[in-house]
Amino acid sequence: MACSAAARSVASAGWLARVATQDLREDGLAPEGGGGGPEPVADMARDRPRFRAIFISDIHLGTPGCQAGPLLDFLREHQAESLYLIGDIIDGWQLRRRWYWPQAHNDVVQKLLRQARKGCRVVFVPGNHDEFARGFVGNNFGGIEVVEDAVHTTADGRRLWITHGDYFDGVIQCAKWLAYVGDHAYEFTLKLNRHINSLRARLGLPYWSLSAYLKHKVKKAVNYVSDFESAVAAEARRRGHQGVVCGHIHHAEIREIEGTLYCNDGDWVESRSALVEHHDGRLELLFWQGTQGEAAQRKPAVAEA
Ligand SMILES: [Mn+2]
Repeated sequence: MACSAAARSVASAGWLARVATQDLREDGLAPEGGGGGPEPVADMARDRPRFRAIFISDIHLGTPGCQAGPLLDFLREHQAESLYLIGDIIDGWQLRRRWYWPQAHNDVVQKLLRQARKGCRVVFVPGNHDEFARGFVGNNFGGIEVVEDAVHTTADGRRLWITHGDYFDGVIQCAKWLAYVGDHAYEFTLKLNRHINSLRARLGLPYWSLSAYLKHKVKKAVNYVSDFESAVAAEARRRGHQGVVCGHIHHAEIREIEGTLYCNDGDWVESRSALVEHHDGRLELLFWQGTQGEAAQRKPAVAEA
């Protein structure tokens, strides 16, 4: 897939949705006026990586939920000078329970090693699901540096602290399962609600709404996300950095929290997202839509929450 004509047609199709752009420079410096225009074709050539840095995390290789195929496509189309793997790359927890390792997962590992071999600086910051790798901090695997955490300096001089984020977990555990409860569970909830309340009525207890209770819990889960974000940003600030890049909560985001830049690169289980740094230091979240039917799959720009 080194054909530049193919690369150009893909680039001009604009198959990546620009969902969030963090732009601290004067607008006048922008090479093109937003709207997600194609990168100059020269940038797509082999001599210069398209991005200064790519940040990805929460791939969860070794689980059926891992979107290894789309990730391979993404890695094939996106080169950078530095690639940060910010934790939960291999899901050791799940693999210990049940071995699941299809060829595509192998291919992802090979691809990452090949990038390192070709001169891309690949930095791996382990997360909680690949905490086994924390025992190998300071080592180098085929050119991939394993570190506890890292600091990345952007082209415009901002220092970003790179950490997976699980150290800021605190209270998530009890509310976590709620994040995986889909809408289809609502029906079940109503059914359960009926049973609970017929029992309560027999015991002479007043009506109690299970769904209201769950909604309250979900709200607490939402609070958890913002608490997590504030905690990570505060720690980055305490360490004297201008920002932080993390993963862990599978919720891609770029925003400023009390003067500190908070970036979360999302995941490759649900959102297929990556954070990229352009050559001018601009940071952007990319949501991979796949290579086929790009126009139809193009995601509209979503305003920040
Ligand atoms: Mn994690």
